[in-house]
Amino acid sequence: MEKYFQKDIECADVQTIKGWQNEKLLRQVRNVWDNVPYYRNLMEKAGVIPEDIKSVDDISKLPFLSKADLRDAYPYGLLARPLSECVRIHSTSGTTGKRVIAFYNRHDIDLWNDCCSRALAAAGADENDVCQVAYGYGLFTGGAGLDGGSHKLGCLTLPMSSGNTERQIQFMRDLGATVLCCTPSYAVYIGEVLHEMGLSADDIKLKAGIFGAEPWTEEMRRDIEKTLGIKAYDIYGLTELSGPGVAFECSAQSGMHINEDHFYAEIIDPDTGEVLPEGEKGELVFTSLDKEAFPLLRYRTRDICVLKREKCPCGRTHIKMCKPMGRSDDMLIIRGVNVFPSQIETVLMKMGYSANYQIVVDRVGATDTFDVYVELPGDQFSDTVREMTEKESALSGALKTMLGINPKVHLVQPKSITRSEGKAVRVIDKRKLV
Ligand code: DLL
Repeated sequence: MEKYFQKDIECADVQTIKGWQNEKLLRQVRNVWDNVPYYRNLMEKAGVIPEDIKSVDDISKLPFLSKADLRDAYPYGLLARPLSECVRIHSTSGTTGKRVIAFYNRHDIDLWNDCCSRALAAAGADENDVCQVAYGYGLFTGGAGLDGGSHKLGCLTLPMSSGNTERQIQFMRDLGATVLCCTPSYAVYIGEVLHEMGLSADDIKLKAGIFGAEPWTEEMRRDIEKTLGIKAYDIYGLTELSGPGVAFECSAQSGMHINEDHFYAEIIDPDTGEVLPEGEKGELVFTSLDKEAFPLLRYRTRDICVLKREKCPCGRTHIKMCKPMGRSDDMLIIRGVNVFPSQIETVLMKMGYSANYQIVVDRVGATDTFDVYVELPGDQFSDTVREMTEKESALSGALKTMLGINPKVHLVQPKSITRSEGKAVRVIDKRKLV
């Protein structure tokens, strides 16, 4: 039977949801106008005042916020509440420039926990479950987010953080963990270590996994589900908006319900900023309707996505987003061709390879080089050069069919690509360093 955390909200009719959104948006615009000079300034430049916004239908009058604004306003410039009211920060893992910091007051943590509790309930969890949180704890939002949701739902929470994989498996077995929360690449790795320890899905009690924070394919989902003997659910979020739980998958596993009572979603054309109709592919933009300390209006996520509202067998009515299909900023352009790492992953998984791969792009003279390193499963590694070369060219051919350009494929020894306990590093683009 389908489980919910806040059924009245999660299954409310669309008109009711719209009503909440209209009311909350007006309040939020006023809050930001009164308390965030940085955004008030942007509104003034765009010639908009709070009275111009009468409902969500007017939202496109408001200016966008981007990561560049967050860096500009670093650290306190977008705060809408006094620091004395804030109780937490989290931060992105950005490696260049200033990090992005998000602030929370008690109310914001509370609503974030609700979002994560909804995600856990949608994956079938309740107070009888043992929830192993193997997302990183600390500045990253993954650990704290799912921990808070698990706690609020009443699960026994194992705050493992990521890493020390054998110990993860030991706790998983000793305490009978039933739900695992981590990045999908770490779930794959946990599966590998389980196998190395001579164990299988029959030796653990997991029934569900909540995996997100990075792109992963349907093929990877099937692989994880088989190896760990679970149903694998996607979860989406970003630090700027609070963290995981902005959207989550239900039993239908066909897109993630956006917590629309808290986050208003739009799809825009990333080049023109124009709002696109439902069903069209573009950049996802969010407005936080309820957050008090760090409310963002029309924040450009850079995630490329499609929104669809449809009757869902789970009973939830909130609009769904598809898996992010790449990013408008880190999409690779190789020899003039747009390449998304997820396309490469799809081909690898279809051809029986694992998700342990790395894409290396470089430039020699005026030409881009494009190399894909792929680990061979242990039982397929061969000593004969001819066999290996044949496999490499078959894979290269399949990638060419998908992408339109030919990468140089290198099949490498099992375990030679560095494993990830958090988000996997799939792409090394050396061109940017020049
Ligand atoms: O990754 C929050 C999170 C933690 C989500 C745990 C889910 C689970 P950031 O580090 O700020 O926050 O990264 C946000 O990660 O804009 C997407 O590009 C990507 N991302 C997040 N979830 C997914 C997902 C967390 N399910 C950025 N599928 C986002 C694909 C995802 N990409």
